[in-house]
Amino acid sequence: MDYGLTEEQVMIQDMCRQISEEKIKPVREQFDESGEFPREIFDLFAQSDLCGLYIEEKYGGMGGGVMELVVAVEELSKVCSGIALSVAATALGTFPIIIHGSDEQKKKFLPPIASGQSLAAFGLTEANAGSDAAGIQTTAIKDGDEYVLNGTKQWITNGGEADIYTIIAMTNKAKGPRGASAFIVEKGTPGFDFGKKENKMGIRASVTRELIFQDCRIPKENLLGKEGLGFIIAMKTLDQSRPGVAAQALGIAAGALDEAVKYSRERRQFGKSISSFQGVQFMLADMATQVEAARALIYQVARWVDGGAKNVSKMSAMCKLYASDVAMKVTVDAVQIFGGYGYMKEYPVEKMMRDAKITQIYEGTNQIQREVIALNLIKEAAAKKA
Ligand code: COS
Repeated sequence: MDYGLTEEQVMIQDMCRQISEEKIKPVREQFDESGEFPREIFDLFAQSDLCGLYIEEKYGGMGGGVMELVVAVEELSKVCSGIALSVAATALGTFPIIIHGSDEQKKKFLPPIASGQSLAAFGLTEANAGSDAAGIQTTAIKDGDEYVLNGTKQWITNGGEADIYTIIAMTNKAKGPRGASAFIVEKGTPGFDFGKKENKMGIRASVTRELIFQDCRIPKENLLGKEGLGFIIAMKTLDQSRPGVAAQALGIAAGALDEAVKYSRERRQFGKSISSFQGVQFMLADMATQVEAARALIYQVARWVDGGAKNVSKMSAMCKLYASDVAMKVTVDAVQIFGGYGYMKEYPVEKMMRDAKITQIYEGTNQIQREVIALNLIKEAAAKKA
């Protein structure tokens, strides 16, 4: 279907398709197996100008927005969502700077991200604060011209590989969500270390680590916005980044659908290709319908966010919720169509099914997305009545 992509967006799509087919497909299994970070492929993203898609031109980017990011992440995720995540997670770590950074902070931190010289990461989650984002325990205490950070962040995508981290920490615990603040912390700062690398079910080409802060001193200039804005910056960041997770899920689902259609035409049973059986046809039809519906929703939301819409929480949560549920369903069905072969590592749908699961969990579980959607729905209804 023609979604009216701009010439530039089609170029991004073509470039990502080419990199995926020529460079990622031959090595995706190897990275899935080893769990290593694909640095050479990330460097290729950098050379292809894919790291600054959503960063303003004056800070070295391409001047696009969420839509350009979505197009790239979808295309890369069709082949390997773990590798695509290096770009999407960098965007997640960069959005707080884009949203609330001062001109000086943007001038300092955005150009190396845009050029791909630096990766970024976002540090909100902790061992006891996932869905309950306001429950974080990491502290940032002001001491003269510095803040002193103490605490541990958990399951941080790009952890250890990234150079620039946006961290949410409590500057005043007594104030609850209003006592959280957002900071930029650079790799190499004394007192900032990395914990163990996680051994994950899927997206194994993406690195996930703990971030450990022990009396880590950072200049006060690294505070984003004002003290007390941390929770709101985190929520606004997630509003911007959830369409990217949705695009990752969409890419996984679209990739699995392509594989299932191809396989169903090749696989012969009872003297015919299995694509001639209605049982298989109905599955393919449902998979294709869900993929297309997810794409239509995500593109529309991404464009709407880029257009400067005010309260995007509900729609952003909706596209993440819908696309990730579609990714899970479509990949499970793709494995089913492949039958016994689908369960084997020689075929790509097994990996896609493992990769899909995380999209229902990270950047807010789908239960949290439903809560965000429902609360906004109720708020809107109350506002209409008033
Ligand atoms: N944009 C701007 N402000 C927002 C906001 C948003 N999207 N969402 C909430 N806020 C504001 C609220 O308006 C409120 O401000 P006031 O104190 O002025 O009233 C404040 O933030 C607290 O909001 P709320 O009371 O709704 O917070 P809750 O603690 O109830 O949390 C949920 C709400 C559950 C939605 C939130 O904690 C959340 O999104 N959790 C999931 C976090 C997540 O995605 N974790 C995964 C790891 S991050 S990769």
